[in-house]
Amino acid sequence: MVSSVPASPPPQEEILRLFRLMCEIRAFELAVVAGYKEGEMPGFVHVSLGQEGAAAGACGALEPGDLITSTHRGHGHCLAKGADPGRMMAELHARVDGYGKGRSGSMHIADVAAGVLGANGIVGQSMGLGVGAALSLQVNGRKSCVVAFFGEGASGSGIAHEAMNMAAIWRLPIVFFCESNRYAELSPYEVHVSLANVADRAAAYGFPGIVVDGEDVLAVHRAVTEAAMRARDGGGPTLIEAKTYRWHGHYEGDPQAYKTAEERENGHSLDPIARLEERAGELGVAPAALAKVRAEAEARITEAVAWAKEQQGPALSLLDEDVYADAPHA
Ligand SMILES: Cc1ncc(C[n+]2csc(CCOP(=O)(O)OP(=O)(O)O)c2C)c(N)n1
Ligand SMILES: [Mg+2]
Repeated sequence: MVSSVPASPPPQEEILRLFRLMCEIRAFELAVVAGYKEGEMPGFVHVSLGQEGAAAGACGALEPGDLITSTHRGHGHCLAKGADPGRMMAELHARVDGYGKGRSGSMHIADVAAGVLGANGIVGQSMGLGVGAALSLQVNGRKSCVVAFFGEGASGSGIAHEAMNMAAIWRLPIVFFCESNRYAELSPYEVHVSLANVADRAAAYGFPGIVVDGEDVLAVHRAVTEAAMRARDGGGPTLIEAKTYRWHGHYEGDPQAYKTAEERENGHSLDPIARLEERAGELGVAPAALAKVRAEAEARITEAVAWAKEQQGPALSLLDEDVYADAPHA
């Protein structure tokens, strides 16, 4: 486990930057929950409330040229890697200015320019796509890396093992980042993972496996910074498992009958944002500075939501655009 007490705390700007990312994700997800309840968003949404420390810590450790592959629960990853909250929110509201022109929804957000190679509704595929992207970086001699997000549920899928094996054999520049959030759909961790830690599986492929406290954004950031540096320097893959907690159900509207009443009531006490606020004194950050950043982050998301709602829905003629490849030249 990466210690939550570093030798010396990171610089203040760094702490505030990570705090801002967490607050933007929190505000975005709360707006999604509210909008979904109002019936403003078609399709399914899976929010990452409670998991902000993992997304912000991991993406906050990356450079602009680094890439991510994401999951069905990917809003936080995309935002923290630099996707635009207005365009994301427009996509969720099925507006033409959204990332998929309003046709693809929450699980298919991609922004290649920002290094977001795509959210993904097929569990485990982020790992296979991540390996492909990492191979491309290696073949093209680029000194960047990939972070492939996945959940502990995905860790049991065939592609997870194929991806980690290939990445190990070719020493690819990739960090496999497991958001271990206690549940896969309605099943608790113990029901479908045979080991105490998903990270222990890295031993089977001969690369490091690290468990980190996902509620501690600074510990996540430190672990990913080190793994990303190793990856860019040709040291090969790392598997990082961030232990975190999914506040809400699997999808919005899930009644969560598989949680006890007490868990449904008290689960929110695991809060990476509150955790950082509580440590402000120890880290030498003024609470007023945190409050200012939080207010700015919330205002940015409020503005993004308002902008998104003002945009138009896609014309019917867009329905089959980008669906078929151009016919090959004769
Ligand atoms: C290949 C495939 N199998 C099953 C599903 C249905 N499914 C959607 S999410 C999910 C659970 C994923 O759990 P986990 O990887 O822990 O991610 P979390 O939802 O906790 O973020 C399943 C089984 C799917 N989308 N794709
Ligand atoms: Mg899970």
